[in-house]
Amino acid sequence: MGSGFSHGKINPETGLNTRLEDFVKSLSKCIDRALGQSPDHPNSDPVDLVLFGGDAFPDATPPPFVQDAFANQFRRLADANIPTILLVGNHDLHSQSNGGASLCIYRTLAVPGFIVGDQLNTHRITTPNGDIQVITLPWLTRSTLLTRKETEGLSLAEVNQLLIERLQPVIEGEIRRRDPEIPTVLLAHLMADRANFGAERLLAVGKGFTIPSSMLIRPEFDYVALGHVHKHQNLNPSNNPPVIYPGSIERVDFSEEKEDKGYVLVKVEKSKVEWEFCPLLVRHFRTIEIDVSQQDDPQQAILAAIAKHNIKGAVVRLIYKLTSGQLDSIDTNSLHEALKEAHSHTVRPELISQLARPRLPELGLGGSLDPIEALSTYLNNREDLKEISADMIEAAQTLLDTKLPLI
Ligand SMILES: [Mn+2]
Repeated sequence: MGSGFSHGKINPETGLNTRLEDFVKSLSKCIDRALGQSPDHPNSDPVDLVLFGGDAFPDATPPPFVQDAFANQFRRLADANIPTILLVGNHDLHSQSNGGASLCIYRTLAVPGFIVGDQLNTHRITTPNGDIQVITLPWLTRSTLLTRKETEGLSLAEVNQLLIERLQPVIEGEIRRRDPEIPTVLLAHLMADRANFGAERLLAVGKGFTIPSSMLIRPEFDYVALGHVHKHQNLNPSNNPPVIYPGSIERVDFSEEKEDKGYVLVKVEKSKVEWEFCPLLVRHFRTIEIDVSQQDDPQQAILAAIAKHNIKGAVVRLIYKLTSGQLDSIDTNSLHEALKEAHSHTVRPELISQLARPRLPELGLGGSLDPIEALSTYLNNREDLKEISADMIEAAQTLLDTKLPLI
């Protein structure tokens, strides 16, 4: 919650970004179902336990009105005495401190029945329909299981390998400690090697470790509940146990345009599990892409392309490719007019001639040009950027010198 605001607009009645309202609506539908109050499922009983797989907000310090919108939904579970586990994902972690900064407040306030999963641990939970144990595995950082000294001089891949070697016996320990008489669920926030992923690849680039699916597919687990990847999927073809990413409850950006969104309802018995993906009606994202460079009437061609799509209430992006000679025949106002039924829209013209700009021979192929040298060469060929070229070099140098926090 709190992401993708650029795809929304301010609702004049509430003062809130419509994308926050979309997320709240989706979350409230999940909670309705958990409480047995979903109008779409009138005969559905309340659930015994809610598992949240992590990444509540884009970062660990959400603005109070976003934190509040999330809390308002989850407190409905506390009011109904439904035990809830909030697992800590990478976006819930603060790079400067330990623990899930945005979720730990629930533990601090001792919200009844709420568990914050910020450590690898086993929780035994009593429900009206019997006991269950949940092993929580929050997002791992290199400092979780390794010391700085151990990882000194190692590549990211080597650190990943070392981390997996450390994780294996720790998970083994939790498995041995478990009560074999009651069902066991692993609740983990991680990137698994078999996962197909979308936006989160960009959201967490270079920061993540990948866990082999073989570590998750264990007969001791009755169900494996995963967070992190936004696309719903089952990583275990044999479904024994199911290893499920339910995915996000809303589309975060255009990379999720074609994904179905929803939540997962699970019925767990010892060695017997049934799960169901329950789709949510979420806002559509639509990309309208057209190359009009060969068209005699590019404006008409673009309008025809728009008319072919159902854009009502959707987040729309229009991308059209044209030649510089066609620029004058485009009436941007009428394109905006044609898109006004969309919830929000962006229009991006792309010049074909610009795309085909000849490559600079100095930049060559396969060379090992230093980034600053490459930028200088580029700027030397851009008369139009001359005035700001010195500033750009300086800014680039600052970026290169900045040490990114490793979390
Ligand atoms: Mn994540």
